[in-house]
Amino acid sequence: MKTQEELKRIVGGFDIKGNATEIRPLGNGLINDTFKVSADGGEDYVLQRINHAIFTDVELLQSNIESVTGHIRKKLEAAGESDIDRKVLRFIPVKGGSRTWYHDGENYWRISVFIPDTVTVETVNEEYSYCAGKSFGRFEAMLADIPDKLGETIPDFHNMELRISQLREAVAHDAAGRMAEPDAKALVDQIELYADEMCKAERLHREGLLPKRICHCDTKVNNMLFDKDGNVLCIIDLDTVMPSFVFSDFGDFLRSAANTGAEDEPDTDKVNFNMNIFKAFASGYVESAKVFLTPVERENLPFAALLFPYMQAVRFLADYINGDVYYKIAYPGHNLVRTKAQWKLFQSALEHRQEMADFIASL
Ligand code: GN1
Ligand code: MG
Repeated sequence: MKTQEELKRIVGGFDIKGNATEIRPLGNGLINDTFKVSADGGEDYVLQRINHAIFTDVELLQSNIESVTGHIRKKLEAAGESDIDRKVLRFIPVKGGSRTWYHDGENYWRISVFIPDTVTVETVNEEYSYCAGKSFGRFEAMLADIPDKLGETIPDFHNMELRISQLREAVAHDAAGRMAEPDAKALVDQIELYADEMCKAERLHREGLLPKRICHCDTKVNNMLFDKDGNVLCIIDLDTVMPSFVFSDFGDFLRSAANTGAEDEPDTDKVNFNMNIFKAFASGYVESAKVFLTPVERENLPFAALLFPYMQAVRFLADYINGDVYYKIAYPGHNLVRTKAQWKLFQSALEHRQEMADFIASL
């Protein structure tokens, strides 16, 4: 870990107002390291160490983010919105340059302006979910006409066929010897039963029936800044903004929001799929996304709600079998606990499949 002095030196490489006075860890992402930087120049900042093992092309990553934030900023200006600096992230260039990232010889870093008086939460009520649905529909609508071509910062990030093949490779290599554990083996077997069905989106895409649009691809609840009234002010964690199916944002939000337990809840009895949250979110989302959603996209929204707990179970399990090389873990076996929780959520969502379909049809 870096010392305060080292972190301050890194911050000093960016064109911030004033100087950093204090730097503290912030948030609980599983990929990057995030810090809150207090400064004496009138605004505070968020410093992030970019996980370069996962985001190997930092230049592409930051170029995507600059395109997206720039485009949203223009849209908000054109719509005559107030308080724009609270509604879209602003990244700070390095001193004497235009790059928004800095390499210290070992790590890549970036800084954005901290947006005060906002909250991040791990759980949301129905009212917040409805607002979040509206915001995401709007986020996707705003990005529909972005002129820059965005690259995939993690190629095939939400490609279910790829995720299944990665799990199969992990099983075949069994790098950490964990396939000898009955729990791991049983989960792999259960996952395989649904593999074909869950790869439906890739098939629809190949048949020309499902477009890719610019999506956020990591819409879990804690990647949003809410204001006190439950409005999503601003969407954060933009590393994975890239072309994907609309299922990504719809499904991943519900994966966290409609879960009655934590993503890594050890007591799976506490994990259930909350239909009231589904209904609230779906109502908001369809309201603002109906302008661009095709019938195929719309009727498969319940599929999206199943796909994401499933995909996350596959990813956590593959990482467990690989020996915990991707997600940060807090204790041995964490990725297996996460897998079981996501698997339970998937089971619970499956029970509500028809109810979800009926509700979407009623909107
Ligand atoms: C990661 O960085 P964070 O924690 O917001 C992951 C997501 C997973 C999520 C599971 C780049 O997101 O895809 O859904 O963990 N991001 C990446 O909590 O893999
Ligand atoms: Mg995050």
